[in-house]
Amino acid sequence: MFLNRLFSLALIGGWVQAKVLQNAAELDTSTKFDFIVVGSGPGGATVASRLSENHQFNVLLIEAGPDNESEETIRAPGLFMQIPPMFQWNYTLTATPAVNNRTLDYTRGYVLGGTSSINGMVYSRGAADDYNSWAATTGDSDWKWDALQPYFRKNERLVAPPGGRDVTGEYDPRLHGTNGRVFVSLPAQDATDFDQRCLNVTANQPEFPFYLDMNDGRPNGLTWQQVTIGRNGERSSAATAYLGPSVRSRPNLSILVNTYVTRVLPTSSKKGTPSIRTVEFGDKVTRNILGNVTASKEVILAGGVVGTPQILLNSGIGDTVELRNLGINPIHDLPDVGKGLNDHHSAAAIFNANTQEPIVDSDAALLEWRQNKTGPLTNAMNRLLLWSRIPNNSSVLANYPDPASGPHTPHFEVILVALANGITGGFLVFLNSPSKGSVTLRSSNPFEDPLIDDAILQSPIDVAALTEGFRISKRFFSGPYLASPLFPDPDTTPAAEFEAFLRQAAGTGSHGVGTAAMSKKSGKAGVVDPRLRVKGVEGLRIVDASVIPRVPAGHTQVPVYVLAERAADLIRGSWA
Ligand SMILES: Cc1cc2nc3c(=O)[nH]c(=O)nc-3n(C[C@H](O)[C@H](O)[C@H](O)COP(=O)(O)OP(=O)(O)OC[C@H]3O[C@@H](n4cnc5c(N)ncnc54)[C@H](O)[C@@H]3O)c2cc1C
Ligand SMILES: *[C@@H]1O[C@H](CO)[C@@H](O)[C@H](O)[C@H]1NC(C)=O
Ligand SMILES: *[C@@H]1O[C@H](CO)[C@@H](O)[C@H](O)[C@H]1NC(C)=O
Ligand SMILES: *[C@@H]1O[C@H](CO)[C@@H](O)[C@H](O)[C@H]1NC(C)=O
Ligand SMILES: *[C@@H]1O[C@H](CO)[C@@H](O)[C@H](O)[C@H]1NC(C)=O
Ligand SMILES: *[C@@H]1O[C@H](CO)[C@@H](O)[C@H](O)[C@H]1NC(C)=O
Ligand SMILES: *[C@@H]1O[C@H](CO)[C@@H](O)[C@H](O)[C@H]1NC(C)=O
Ligand SMILES: *[C@@H]1O[C@H](CO)[C@@H](O)[C@H](O)[C@H]1NC(C)=O
Ligand SMILES: *[C@@H]1O[C@H](CO)[C@@H](O)[C@H](O)[C@H]1NC(C)=O
Ligand SMILES: CC(=O)N[C@H]1CO[C@H](CO)[C@@H](O)[C@@H]1O
Repeated sequence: MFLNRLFSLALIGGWVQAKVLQNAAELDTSTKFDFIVVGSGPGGATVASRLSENHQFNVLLIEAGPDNESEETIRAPGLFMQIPPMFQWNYTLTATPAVNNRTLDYTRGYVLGGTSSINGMVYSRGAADDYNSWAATTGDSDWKWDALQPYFRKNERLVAPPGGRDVTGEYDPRLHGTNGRVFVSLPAQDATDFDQRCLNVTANQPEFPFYLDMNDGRPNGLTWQQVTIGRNGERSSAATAYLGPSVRSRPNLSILVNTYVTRVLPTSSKKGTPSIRTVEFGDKVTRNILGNVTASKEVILAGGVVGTPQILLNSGIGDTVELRNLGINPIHDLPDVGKGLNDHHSAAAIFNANTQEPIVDSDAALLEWRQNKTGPLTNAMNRLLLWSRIPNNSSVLANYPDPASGPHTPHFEVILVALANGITGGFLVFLNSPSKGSVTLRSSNPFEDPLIDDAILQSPIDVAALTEGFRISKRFFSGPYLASPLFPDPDTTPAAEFEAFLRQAAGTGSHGVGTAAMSKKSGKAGVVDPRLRVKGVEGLRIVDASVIPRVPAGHTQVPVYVLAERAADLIRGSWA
């Protein structure tokens, strides 16, 4: 390996760096990079990987967190709740009266692969109409669900589950890619007693049909979960899928970890349009700025829904008045930077139930995973998901416009889990809240964590919809199989009392988007144009969850992978 690398370095003149650089001191800032990508989650890793396929492009990828390929809690799917804080940003949300001023964590990955290295691994595309709404918002029909299908396939590699369980009849093979980068599989474990009871509900309650494949763009009913886990029993993340050994060994790609980007800087100005191609970086622990590096073609921000607007605002790109008030010199007025944070709102709908789950011997499970990469630790938390809509005759739909992106877009996801001690239930998620929060700066110090307002329960429909979601969960679980809610009964509790319960119980769905939203090419709204270029400046693009204008009715890693696959083509197209 090392010899190979020396050989290729010698061949190409010695100045191309091609390895994982452990800190900024290892970076030669005089290197000629065509592209500099900031952040290595599903957005940044995908773009850096695809751009460096072209031998003519020399690419630098900068990640604030460490590279921890060997970390077992990241690799073993069943250990994901135990991933240590050193791989996470330690954000807390701004306390708001809407959630009784509770201080809630806002987890994000701080490691190569970004949040895909620490997330729940659900492979969920969202609704077709979510993507169609991107097309409508931007005026670019190539963002439509149908038009993006090739990119879904470029991203996905559906494989047999670890252990090789027969999954026929649990998904629709016609919908899936088998040649892409991210491994996707169905649950490794057979249906448990709890799962079987849930499946039995579909035979008895027409409101909850069995739905073959949750990734057809219009999921409705009970579905088998699909997860980003390989046949090898390990998590498949942006780091493993897009930055694996063969990619890392490319002479045209340098990966710099443990390096915190503070700002992007104007490089020159053409006819008054600032060219933003310089990236300034520092040490997050000592809070010192260490240097800068310039791209000849583009800088691509992929710091995620928090990191990207934070870097833009620190750089003076944002609302001019707000920046001046913080003592930051504005370089370009873009009022929507950091605005529009749109997320899922969630709450636990749990029940006493007479189900018996197998008791897992955690030592034996760990041994089996280490020896054979099979067994309980190859599973995510759950195996089934329920997707549903607010019933047509509900007062919610009479009192508010339908919050979903279309008539076949679900309003709720219920993550069905069997907890310990006969307690089972659902993690209830309202998928289409119109509430918009924000990422703003506390001060002009680029090392300080920003303020994050996730807008949980800030619109009246959030409370009304979640209340309806609890009714749906109750109907699902009070079939002949499972019973007795452990929350106030929404059908008998006065509305104000139920609302008080929700304000104390609701939390974030951890699926934030929208803080640097894409929008029509002309017009002041939004932050990036349909080709993801930051409006009003040159050389700067954004490729991550922050450009997604509204939160999809599904988990968010797949939408980001797909938009990044298309973005790589858009970027290549600009420099062909
Ligand atoms: C607890 C949790 C569970 C989740 N579960 C699922 C799930 O099961 N399925 C699913 O689809 N989605 C899930 N998600 C969401 C999904 O993982 C994210 O939406 C997705 O990873 C976003 O990709 P991204 O590229 O926009 O940002 P990220 O993945 O967050 O990547 C951004 C990267 O940029 C780096 N960065 C940020 N700022 C800087 C800086 N200043 N300098 C240098 N680097 C920087 C970060 O360290 C990070 O590596 C979950 C999220 C959380 C928090
Ligand atoms: C993770 O990376 C950090 C920084 O490179 C290193 O100090 C630490 O030992 C690594 N941990 C593991 C478990 O690999
Ligand atoms: C979060 O806290 C942990 C534990 O204190 C620390 O190791 C880690 O570096 C922190 N993350 C960030 C991004 O500062
Ligand atoms: C939340 O904080 C606000 C402002 O400090 C205060 O007015 C309000 O009473 C608090 N609400 C609750 C429920 O504690
Ligand atoms: C589910 O239904 C099947 C057939 O209707 C029945 O045999 C089985 O016992 C049921 N399972 C549970 C856990 O109720
Ligand atoms: C970039 O770094 C160099 C030193 O490497 C320094 O001379 C220069 O002033 C920096 N540029 C900016 C804009 O900070
Ligand atoms: C691993 O697999 C082998 C071969 O099937 C088996 O003999 C062994 O018991 C397994 N190890 C564990 C810990 O399950
Ligand atoms: C609810 O209304 C929509 C739109 O009018 C319709 O398509 C759908 O079939 C209705 N659903 C049910 C369960 O009646
Ligand atoms: C909605 O329709 C269902 C099924 O027909 C019925 O049971 C329920 O009472 C109705 N709800 C309202 C609010 O009318
Ligand atoms: C821009 C650049 O550095 N290009 C090099 C990428 O690597 C190939 C070999 O794989 C060289 O031929 C290029 O010069």
